[in-house]
Amino acid sequence: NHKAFIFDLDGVIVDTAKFHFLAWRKLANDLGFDFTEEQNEQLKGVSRVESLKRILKWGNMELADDEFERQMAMKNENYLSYVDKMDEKEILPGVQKVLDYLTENNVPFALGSASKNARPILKKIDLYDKFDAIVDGTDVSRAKPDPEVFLIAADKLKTDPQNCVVFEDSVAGVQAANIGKMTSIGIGDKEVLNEADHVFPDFTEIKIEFIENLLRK
Ligand code: B16
Ligand code: MG
Repeated sequence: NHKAFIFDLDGVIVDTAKFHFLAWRKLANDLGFDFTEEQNEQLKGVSRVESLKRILKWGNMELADDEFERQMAMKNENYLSYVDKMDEKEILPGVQKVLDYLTENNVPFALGSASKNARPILKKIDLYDKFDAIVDGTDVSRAKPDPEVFLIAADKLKTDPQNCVVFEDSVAGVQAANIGKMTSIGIGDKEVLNEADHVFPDFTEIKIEFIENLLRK
């Protein structure tokens, strides 16, 4: 039984939230209402279906099932047009240093994301082969705060949940890690992520000594 690390994707490794925002806003605008950046905050870590449900509620709109599906597909196509332009430069500052440290010290790490686009994004930023396991929106049936995504990751990393450290930018993701009995590290605002065991504004603030201490625990 060994220590292992699990990384969320959007908001932790890359800032794809800005692309989700542009694509959701276009959908809202096309349907005749607006959609703010504050509202977008509430979609972090939330699945595609649930995101559209929330957006429609904000716009006081209802869609028939087939139209709901069609809008969701158009949003994703639009989102992927931004993803298509991504490269390694999109990896958030400080992330590579931590991944390199884990690799050099043979500490296994996985991706644990709600996104169904996680694999193509990892390929774009050239990290696909670096992870020991990838668990994403195509592998799970229950959304965060359900710990399913992280529990599958722990299983694939062949260790107990209690030995896993999770990096998350969303409240739902931090809750999922906590429910799964993992160590939760929030990336973002400490007021918002107050349920996390530790919070850092971003990866540049995480020192290697902090990672070493987690490994010793
Ligand atoms: P997709 P994460 C999440 O990724 C995003 O935070 C959330 O905004 C998005 O709706 C969700 O993935 C689904 O993404 O439409 O690409 O399947 O933060 O869990 O890596
Ligand atoms: Mg996230």
